Amino acid sequence: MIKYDPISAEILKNEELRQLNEMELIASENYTSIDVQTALGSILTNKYSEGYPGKRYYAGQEFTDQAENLAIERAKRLFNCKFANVQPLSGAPANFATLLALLKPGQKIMGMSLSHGGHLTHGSEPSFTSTVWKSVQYGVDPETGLINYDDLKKIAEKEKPDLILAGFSAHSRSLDWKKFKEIADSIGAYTMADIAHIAGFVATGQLENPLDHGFDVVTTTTHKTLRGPRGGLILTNHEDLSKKINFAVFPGFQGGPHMNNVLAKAIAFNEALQPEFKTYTKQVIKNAQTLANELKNLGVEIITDGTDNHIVLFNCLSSFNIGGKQAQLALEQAGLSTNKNTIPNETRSPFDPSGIRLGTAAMTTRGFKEAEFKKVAELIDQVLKNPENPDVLDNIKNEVKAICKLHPLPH
Ligand code: DSN
Repeated sequence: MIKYDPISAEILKNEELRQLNEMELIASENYTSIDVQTALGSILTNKYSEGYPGKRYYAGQEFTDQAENLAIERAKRLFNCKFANVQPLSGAPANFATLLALLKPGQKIMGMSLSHGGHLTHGSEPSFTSTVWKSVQYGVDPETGLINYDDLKKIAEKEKPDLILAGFSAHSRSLDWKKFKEIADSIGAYTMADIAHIAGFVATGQLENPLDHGFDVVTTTTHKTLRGPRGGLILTNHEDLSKKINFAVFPGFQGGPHMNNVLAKAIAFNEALQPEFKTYTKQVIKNAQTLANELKNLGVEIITDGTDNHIVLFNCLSSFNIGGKQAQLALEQAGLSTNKNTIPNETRSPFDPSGIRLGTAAMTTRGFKEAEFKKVAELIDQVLKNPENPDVLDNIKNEVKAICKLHPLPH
């Protein structure tokens, strides 16, 4: 509780009310436990800890070393790997540091195009990753929305990238790690997987671990389906790469790690190691499949026709004849928090694209099951059929609030 700054206290209270009363359907968000939040809001934020456990540049590291070692050990157990760097401040720094570790400036990376579901840091044009390294991009098949591995191979053989990056921000199907690895091996490229969106599923065995297919490095955020604090994580099984990664994170790219965040990661990893977390991640996928099916039954065009993870991407332009910007706004006015998103073959600007991206991780944390997600599909359909009708939006907002009341935040 904020005691001495009423303006900030008011902001925080209002955000808490927003989170309580709205359905969080943004695919990259989740609700953390009270223990994670306690660590984040703790006095560990006071401490500078440049370096690594046992080799720091400042005094007073007895307990920060314990915190970081705990996070490392738990991360290794969770992802069944030999080395973990828990210091990246978030996903973009984790990706940048990994590229810095593996490549020299001017070498070439090959990642999924942003407009096809990739991430900015996978070599997309506005990102610094395409300034420091040459970048070539692959996309998905225009008809199916899926990666065509024959096309991927052709691009790789022609462009000969030094590193192939597999991963996404807006793609609802599983990637074939084995094929990525075979293609990369055939041209002598490094393999890097960004599992930021699906880390919770990889940790619990719902989806395959790229490291089990010989990927060189895996990066992830810790806050999406993994349900930890905002943060990044880098994993590998190669000792030589782990040394390069550590050097690239600090002193290469970052300064002092945020030790409050490192302890919060340790707590979240432990939560994810519990059997209940596996039950949770299974339910997240079931819920996403229910949501996709229900929307499909209502005539909505679902990209890739379904989902293997927590993401449901749909074409609001073809389904409701409104752009993503207007759709996102109308949904927000009705208490449904989503984000506008480009879809494969996008013809419009990213500020007003054709799609909406949904995710089921957050509301599953609040106890939503298939029945609630059937209702979510109905509500979305009603909103997007009446995006300019304030009475409809108000009624739905009240209904959303009433349902949310039955499903409080974790704490
Ligand atoms: N912003 C994240 C997402 O929404 O997927 C990725 O960085």
